[in-house]
Amino acid sequence: MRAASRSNRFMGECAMAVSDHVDLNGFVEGVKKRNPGQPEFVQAVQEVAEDIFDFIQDKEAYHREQILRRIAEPDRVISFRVCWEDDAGNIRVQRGWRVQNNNSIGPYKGGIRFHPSVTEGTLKFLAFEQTFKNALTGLPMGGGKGGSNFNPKGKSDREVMRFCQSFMNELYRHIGADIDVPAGDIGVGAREIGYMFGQYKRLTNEFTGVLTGKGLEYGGSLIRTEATGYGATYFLLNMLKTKGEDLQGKVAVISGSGNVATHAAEKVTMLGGKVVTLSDSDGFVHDPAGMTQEKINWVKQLKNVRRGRISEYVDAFPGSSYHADKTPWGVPCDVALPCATQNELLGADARLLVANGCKAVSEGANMPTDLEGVHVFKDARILFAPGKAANAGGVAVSGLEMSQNSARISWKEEELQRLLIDIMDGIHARCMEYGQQGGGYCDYVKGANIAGFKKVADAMLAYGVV
Ligand code: NDP
Ligand code: 2IT
Repeated sequence: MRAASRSNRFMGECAMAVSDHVDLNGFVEGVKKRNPGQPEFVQAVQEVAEDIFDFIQDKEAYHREQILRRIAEPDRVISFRVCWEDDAGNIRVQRGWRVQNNNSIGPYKGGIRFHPSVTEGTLKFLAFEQTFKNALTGLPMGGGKGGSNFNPKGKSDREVMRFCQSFMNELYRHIGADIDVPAGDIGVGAREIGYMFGQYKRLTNEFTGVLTGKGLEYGGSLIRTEATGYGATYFLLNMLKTKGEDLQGKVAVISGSGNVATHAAEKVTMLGGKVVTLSDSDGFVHDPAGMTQEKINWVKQLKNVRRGRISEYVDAFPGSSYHADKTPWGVPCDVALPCATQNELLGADARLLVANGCKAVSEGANMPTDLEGVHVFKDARILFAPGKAANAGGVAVSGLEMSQNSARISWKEEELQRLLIDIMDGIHARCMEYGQQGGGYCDYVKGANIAGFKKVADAMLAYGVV
C-alpha cells in the first residue's frame, strides 16, 4: 500500500516534544486509536493525510503547530437526546449531534442528516470533509455537520414536524448566523428546514440567516436546491474540457434519486449527456433511452411529494428496467456521478467502471468512493473529482444565501447562476494548481486536499495555539 512506503516526518502523537514526528502510518494508527468504532472518520482523515504528508514535508511551521492533528480533532461534538411523540401517542427517543469541526475561516457551516445509519462517527467524517470543501469555495465558512438517527421514511408530516421541533429545542443554543449555520443533507430538505427554522424563530424571537436552504418566502436563495447537482456537473465539464471534450452525447450513470442526483441528472441532460440510471437504497433503474426533463421531473415529484421508491419508475416509463439490491456501476458509461451516500462505490465497482471505458467520475455525494476505489481511479489516471471539490456548489450557494440574508437582499437567478459557475471554475483551478502531476494528468484528490488544507492551516498559524 502506498501509505506503508512513506517515511515522511510528521507531527507528534503526544505532546512530548516538537521533534517527535511520526510517519503517515503512525499518524493514521493514532487517529484509529483515538476514534474507536468510527471507521468513516478514520477513512476521511487517512485520505487527506496521504496527500498532506507529502505537501508539508518541508514546511516546519505546519509540523510545529500540529496543524493536521488539530484539524482532525473537532472543536467540539455536541450530543443530545431528542424525544418526540409519534401519531400513535408513543414516546420515541432519538440521538442528535452537531459536530463543530473547525471555524478558522468562518462560522461553522454544513448540513444536517436524518438517517437511521447516522452515528457520531458519520458526522465527524462529514464535518472534517466539510472543513476542506468550504475552504475550497473561497467563501468564509468553517466546517460542521449535524444530524440524527431519526428515520423520516414512512413518517407523517406531523411526526416529522414534531421531531424537527424537538431537535431544534436543543440545537438552537449552539447555532447562530455568525456561529454555526446548518442546512440540509440526506433526509433533510425544504420541509425539514422549514420546520427547524420555524422553531428556531419561535425560541429566539429572531429572524436571522441561521439556516440555509430555506424557502424563498422566508429568506431562501434561488438555485440553492439545484446547486449541488448542477455544481458537480459543472466540475465534470471542467475536467472534460481539459481533454478537449464536453458532455455532448456522453452516457452518464448516476446513483441516488434525491436532491443531488436529480439535479445532476437535469444538468447533464441540459448539457447534451444521456443519463441512463438513478437509484435508491433498494436498487437502481436502467433507462437505455436516456432520461428527459419530463422523466426527471417525475422522479422529483416521486421523491419530494409522493415520497415513493425509484422502482416505480419502470411502471411509468416502459423500456426501462429495475435491478433490486444492485448499484448501477456495472452499466457501461462515459461518465459516472455517485450521488447517494458514502462508500457506495467500492474498489471492485471502480475497476468495473474503468474496464467499461468510464473516462470521468464526479462525486456528488460525500466520500461515495471507498479508499480502494480512489486508488483504482488514481492508478488508472482517469478524471476523478472528490466530493469535497465536486459537490461544493451546494454549500457555496448556501454561503451566498448567508450573504443575501446579512444584506437583507435577494439576488436574481442569472446572477446566482453566474456566481455558481464562477465558484466551480475557481475550485477547479485551485485543484489544478496543487494536483498537476505532469503528463497532462491532474490528481484532483491531491489538489483538493492541499488547496483546502492550506487555507485553513494558514489561518490557524495566524491565530497561534488556540
Ligand atoms: P437526499 O435525501 O435528497 O437523497 C439521498 C439519496 O441517496 C436517496 O435516493 C437515497 O435513497 C439514497 N441513499 C441514502 N442512503 C443510502 C444508502 N445507505 N445506500 C444507498 N442509497 C442511499 O440526499 P441528498 O441528495 O441531499 O444527498 C446525497 C449525497 O450528497 C449525500 O452524500 C450528501 O451528503 C451529499 N451532499 C448533499 C448536498 C446537498 O446540498 N443536499 C451538498 C453536498 C453533498 P433512499 O430513499 O432509499 O434512502
Ligand atoms: O455536504 C454538504 O456540503 C451539504 N450537505 C450542504 C451544506 C450546506 O451548508 O449547504
